[in-house]
Amino acid sequence: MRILSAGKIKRFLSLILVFAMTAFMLFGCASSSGRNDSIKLKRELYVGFAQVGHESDWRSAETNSVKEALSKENGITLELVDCDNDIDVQREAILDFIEKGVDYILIAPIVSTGWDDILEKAEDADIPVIVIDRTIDDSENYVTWLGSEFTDEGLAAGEWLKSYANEKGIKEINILEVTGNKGSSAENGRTAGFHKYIEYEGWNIIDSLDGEFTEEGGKRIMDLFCEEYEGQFNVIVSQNDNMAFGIMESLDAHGISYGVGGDVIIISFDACTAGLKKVLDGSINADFQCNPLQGPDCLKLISDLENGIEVQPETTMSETWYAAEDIIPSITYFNSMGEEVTEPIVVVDEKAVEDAY
Ligand code: GZL
Repeated sequence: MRILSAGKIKRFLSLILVFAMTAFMLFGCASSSGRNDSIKLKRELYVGFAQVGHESDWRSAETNSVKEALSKENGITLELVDCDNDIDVQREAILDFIEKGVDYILIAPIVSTGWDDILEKAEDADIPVIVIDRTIDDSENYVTWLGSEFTDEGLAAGEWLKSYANEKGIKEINILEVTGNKGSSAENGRTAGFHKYIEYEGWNIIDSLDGEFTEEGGKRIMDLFCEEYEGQFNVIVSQNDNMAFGIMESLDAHGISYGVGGDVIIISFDACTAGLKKVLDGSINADFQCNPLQGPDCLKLISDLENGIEVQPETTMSETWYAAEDIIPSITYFNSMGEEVTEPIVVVDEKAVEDAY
């Protein structure tokens, strides 16, 4: 029997190691191509997704997350319709999915009411409907909802402002509010939650107008507000980051200072990457995250339904509250379920920006 020299054994082992590493890298690349190896669907699926539109960074992140999860690699043909904030287009898209006989319908509803007739048609066609992001409030004709607790986002923003004003010795709170699309559950919830604090604390809300969640809308409304109310307000509540970007452009044009050390406090929602960059540089004082990365949970829900596993009627995304300054470590408030909760306020650093969506 030939005895291998020590050198030959070493070379043989290093060859094994190289093969092993190459195999791992190839396998690793395959699973990073978006294929979810832990979920194996029993059949190829055809899913119709009626998406709100492309109005914000948040929306793009949600669309990408769903596309990456409900992908060919994971056994799904996804037909995505960008409804461009048009309710009629969204209704038509869903009727078309029903006509085509898709296996599942995914809806991110532009508004929260007026869906019962369409949902009934989907039910008659035996097509399960999964609602994501915003809610449908006037019908139960869908299998499950996955999204954020918008009222809690508004309540958390109110509690943070109360604590912040206290810490800074700000006695008078005079608010201008730029809302998202009126009638969307994101707008309903954030408004309802924050307005609880306006009521409790006796704050003064000077005006509130709909900026439609877009940067253009934020600038348009803020231009109006600056003309009308310059010198009367010290807090702006923007119901998403993209409107906040337009608001800041308008404030700059009107020579009004804002953010940390400025004359006007800016509170925003979404906490997208570009939004957290504005918190990091002190332009936005606080940003309340709304988590758009709903793709993996959508895939899991569909997989469970395919396997006859009962799914929860609601799945709520976990979210983080961010601030520019390290003066409010946490907030304690009663959430929309009436539970007293204490949640950390995370001071934004480079890593928080890197980790954002
Ligand atoms: C919230 C989502 C909202 C975001 C906006 O879940 O519906 O719509 O806050 C987006 O950025 O336009």
